[in-house]
Amino acid sequence: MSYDLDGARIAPLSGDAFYISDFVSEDEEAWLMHKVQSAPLPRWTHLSHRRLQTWPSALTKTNTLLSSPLPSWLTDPIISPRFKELGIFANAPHSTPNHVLVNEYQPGQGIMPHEDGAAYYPLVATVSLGAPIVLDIYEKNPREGAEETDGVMDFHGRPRFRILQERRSLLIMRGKLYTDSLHGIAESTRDEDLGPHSICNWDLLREKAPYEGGWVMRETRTSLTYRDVLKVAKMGNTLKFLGGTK
Ligand SMILES: O=C(O)CCC(=O)C(=O)O
Repeated sequence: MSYDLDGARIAPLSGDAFYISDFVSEDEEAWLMHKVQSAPLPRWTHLSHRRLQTWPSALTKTNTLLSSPLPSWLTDPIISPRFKELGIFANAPHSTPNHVLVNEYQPGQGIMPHEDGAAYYPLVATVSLGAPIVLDIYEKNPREGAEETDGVMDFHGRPRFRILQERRSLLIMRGKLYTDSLHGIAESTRDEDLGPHSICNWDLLREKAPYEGGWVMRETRTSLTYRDVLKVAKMGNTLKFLGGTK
């Protein structure tokens, strides 16, 4: 496969978002889902509205990553060679993602509008597996009707943009879109109001037919979100971070 980042630009998002519908093959998708499902149970963190795995590990309280390689099933072929060929992390401090969150959403589950924050270089690359889902993009500044709790916005307003992520796709969000907006997934059993009028990557979809009726039922959808954590502690310094030595 060869990919063309310029042709993948989501035009309404001003050069800060790219969508590649056929990023992993069906066989690769099945294998990645098998790897996610066969991770040991303690790998999963259960939240009230989704469950997630954190690779290689959760950040410390000071948003530091304890240096450790990602497992090969998350790097090959996604990071190497594909991200490298696309050059998407070329300007990031470590020139490559060093952290992956795996999120799993059952029908009815989602994630409240939030920002990923300053722990990461402002770029996130998301591989979607299993089923399509709509990602909503909101303005960061709270408008009337929005309430803030712990940095997460509870919105009653409408998203400014909606991105339909098909299974096997890659979505890249960076720059101002990363720093100046919030993203979330509605807790819904159907994604509705689909069409060129509301989905900003409509022209880039692999298939439009399943959505032309205007809605799609949710099924279990898994995402792999790749980021570059800015602060990394080498293993030699790990004890210091854990408070073990001076
Ligand atoms: O699953 C997704 O596509 C979004 C995940 C997300 O917002 C996050 O990990 O911060």
